[in-house]
Amino acid sequence: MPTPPVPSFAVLGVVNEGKTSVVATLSEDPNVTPDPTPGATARCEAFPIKIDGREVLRLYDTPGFQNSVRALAWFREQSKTQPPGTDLLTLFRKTHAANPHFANECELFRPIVEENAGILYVVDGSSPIGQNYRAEMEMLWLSGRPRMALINHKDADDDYTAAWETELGKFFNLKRRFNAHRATQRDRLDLLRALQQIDSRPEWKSGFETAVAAFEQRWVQRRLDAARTVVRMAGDCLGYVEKANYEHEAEVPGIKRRLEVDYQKNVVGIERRAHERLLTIYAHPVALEELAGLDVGLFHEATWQTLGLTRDQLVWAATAGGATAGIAIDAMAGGHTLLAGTVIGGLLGGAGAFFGGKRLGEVTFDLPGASRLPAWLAPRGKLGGQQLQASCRNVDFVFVLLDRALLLYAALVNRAHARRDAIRLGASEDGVKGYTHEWSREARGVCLEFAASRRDRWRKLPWSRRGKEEIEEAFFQQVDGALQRIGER
Ligand SMILES: Nc1nc2c(ncn2[C@@H]2O[C@H](COP(=O)(O)OP(=O)(O)OP(=O)(O)O)[C@@H](O)[C@H]2O)c(=O)[nH]1
Ligand SMILES: [Mg+2]
Repeated sequence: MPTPPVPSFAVLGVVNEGKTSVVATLSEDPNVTPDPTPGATARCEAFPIKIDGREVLRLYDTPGFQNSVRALAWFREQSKTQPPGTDLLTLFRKTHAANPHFANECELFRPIVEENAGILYVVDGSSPIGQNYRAEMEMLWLSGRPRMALINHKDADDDYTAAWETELGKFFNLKRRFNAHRATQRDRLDLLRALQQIDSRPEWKSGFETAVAAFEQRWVQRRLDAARTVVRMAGDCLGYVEKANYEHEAEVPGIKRRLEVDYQKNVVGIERRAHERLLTIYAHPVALEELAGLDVGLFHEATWQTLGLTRDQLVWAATAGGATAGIAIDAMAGGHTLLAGTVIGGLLGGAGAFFGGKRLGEVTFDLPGASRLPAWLAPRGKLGGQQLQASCRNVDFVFVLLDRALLLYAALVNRAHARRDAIRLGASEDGVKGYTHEWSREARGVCLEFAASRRDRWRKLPWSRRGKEEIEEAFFQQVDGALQRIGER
């Protein structure tokens, strides 16, 4: 009997219980397609679980049992008459190879007999325990092979899990709940560790250790990749400036319209590429268009009304002490100068009234070099040979970008790969809500400082004692911590 190079398990069970779904979630292979039609899987198929291109575990998807009550009768009979140690599964396949009544049983036992695969028996905890299930459980017990039972849960309304746990306990070395549609990354890793316990054959020991280490490493690596992606995206969007030169003042209105369109299109493109990268990191072969929730655009009014900071938090961001206040209020007032901003920033109580509601993702136009001057000194009138720059300097921008990325991350990080329904962002009853408004003042300050450092004209941040790298590192830690908390929810 050839020994498989990696630990391998045949996923067995009644027709339509979720066997293929379990394989899909564990393997993350988009070619594994769960199907509502009973009997959809007709042949055994091997699905390697690959991490960084290396196979660490192998699963066999199998057809459901066809005639388990009659098969059990045969097993019971043989267990009494055959000499001890007889491999009943091998004997069954030899005896019934041409028997159409046991075609499925012969097929589904194949990877166990030929590849020496362990058994992963899947039941649906939302179905009652019928006679055929009892027959399967006893048959697998009589096979004497290493085996573990998984209680999947297809239907949220019915729950026979407690009864299943009692029954499975009689026939299986181990049993555990594993919902093919809801299993988180931790659930998947825990399952892998549990598999190691049921099958202690020495030749698989190092294979299991490699598999567990690879799963753990992938979990962290994906999160770090996601954090880097979000940080880069936020930095690129915040620092993005659309520029155009012009000769005569009469061109300005037309140029502004074009700059605004181009600016928004290009920033949306940066954000979109980052979101696509998040889908790739988590191996979800879904087009971004299919995502419900992010389809409201980055610069759409509704986005800015629901995501980012609350109005009061924005006022705080604008009025907090120190030079940051000047920066923030300046950005918020969109085009006002630092000087004017600082003055407004001093009007603590009045700031809320001044701004009325949340400002939207408006595009601000600058004349390079003019923005540090008081308004009355900024060049006006003749603008010949000038350059106009468009950017979004709303203080909320960084938080809106973060919220959209974090919402997407939350929808992806623990999404089971067996699911084929549309990805939806933000499941709260009253619509999509972001995360950043829940963050501490310190955390929000880190983001503001990062945002300011990325805007061209604040590159040197004369008011900050921290260098660019330090600011970026603090922001990275903030984002990575947020991703970690979301992943553990
Ligand atoms: N809601 C929910 N549906 C599930 C779950 N597991 C499986 N299903 C659905 O149940 C149906 C059957 O799932 P499969 O994974 O194809 O079941 P199977 O045991 O491989 O079925 P056969 O190959 O026909 O024996 C599919 O429509 C799945 O989407 C689950 O945990 N939750
Ligand atoms: Mg199937």
